[in-house]
Amino acid sequence: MGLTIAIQKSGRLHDDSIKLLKECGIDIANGVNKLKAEASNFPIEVYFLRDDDIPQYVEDAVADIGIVGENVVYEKNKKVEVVEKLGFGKCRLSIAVSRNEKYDEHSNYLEGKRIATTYPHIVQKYLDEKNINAEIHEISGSVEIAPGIGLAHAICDLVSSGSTLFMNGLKEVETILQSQAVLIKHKGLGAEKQQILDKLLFRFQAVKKAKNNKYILLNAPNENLAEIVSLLPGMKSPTVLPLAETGWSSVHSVLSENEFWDNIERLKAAGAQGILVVPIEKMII
Ligand code: PRT
Ligand code: ZN
Repeated sequence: MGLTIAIQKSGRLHDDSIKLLKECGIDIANGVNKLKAEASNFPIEVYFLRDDDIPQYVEDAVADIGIVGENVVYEKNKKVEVVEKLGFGKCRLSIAVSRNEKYDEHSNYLEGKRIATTYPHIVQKYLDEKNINAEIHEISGSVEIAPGIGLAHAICDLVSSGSTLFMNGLKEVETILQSQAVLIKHKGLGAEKQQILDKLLFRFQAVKKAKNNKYILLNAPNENLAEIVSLLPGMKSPTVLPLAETGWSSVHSVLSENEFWDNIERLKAAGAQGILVVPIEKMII
C-alpha cells in the first residue's frame, strides 16, 4: 500500500509543494480541480485540501503525511510529528499596533488590551509565557483592519514583506514565531509506509542540498594551485585536470551558497580565472 500526502489545494503553499514533488522525480497529474491524484512513478497519492484541515487529517491517518506551515501546525496543536523543514513559505507571526502608538517592549503595552488574530492558541501561549493578561479576539480574516475600525488595540498576524501592515498604518512590534512549510507525519506510521517516507525524505534532502550548493569550475595557475584547492573543500576534494596550456589547471568543485561570495573573492585574489558557477540539480553525498 502506498503513502498518502496532503498538500494545500490552492494558496501560497500549493505551487511550491507540487514543485518539490516534481523535483523529487514524482509525476502527478495537475490536480487543481481534483480532490486527489496518484503519482505514476512513485507509490504516493496526493490529497488536495485546505491547509487548516491538514494537521487533523494527518493525526487521524486519513493522510499519512502532509505539507503545511509551522504556524498552522502549532495553532492546531494536533498529535503529529514534524519531520522536515522544507525551506519555502517563509513568514513570521507578529504582533502589530497602530504606527502612532508608543510601544516599548518593557512597558507592558499589551496588558489589558484586546488583540485580534486568527491564531488564538499561539497568541494565548505567548501571553501566558510573558505573564500578560490580554483579551484575544478571534477573527477569521482581514485581521489588519481591526485596529482601524476600533475592534482591537493590536493584532497578531503573518507577515512576510510587511507591506500589508504598512498599508494599514500598522507597525510590527514583536515576532512570536518564525514559520516555514514543514513535512508532518502521522505518529505511528506502519513500517511499510515509513520505508516509502524514508525514500521520499532521501530525495527531499538531495534536492535541498543541491539548492544550497553550486558547482564551480575555474582555471588556476599551477604555482597557486595549492592555495586555490585549499579554498575549495568540495564533497571530498576538488577535481584537478591539466589544461592544454602548460602551467594551468582546471579545478572543479562544489561550494555552499553561504560561503560563495567570500570564496569567489579569495579565488580571484589567488589568480583563478574563467570562473563558472553552475546550479546543481540533485546532490547525494
Ligand atoms: O484556503 P486555505 O485555507 O488552504 O489557505 P489560506 O488562505 O488559509 O492560506 P494561504 O494560502 O494564504 O497561506 C498558506 C500558508 O502560507 C500560511 O499558513 C503560511 O504558512 C504561509 N505564508 C507565507 C503566508 C504568508 N507568507 C503571508 N504573507 N500566509 C499568509 N500571508 C498573508 C498574511 O496573513 C497577511 O495577510 O499575507 C499578508 C502579509 O504579507 P506581506 O507580504 O504584506 O507582509
Ligand atoms: Zn487556511
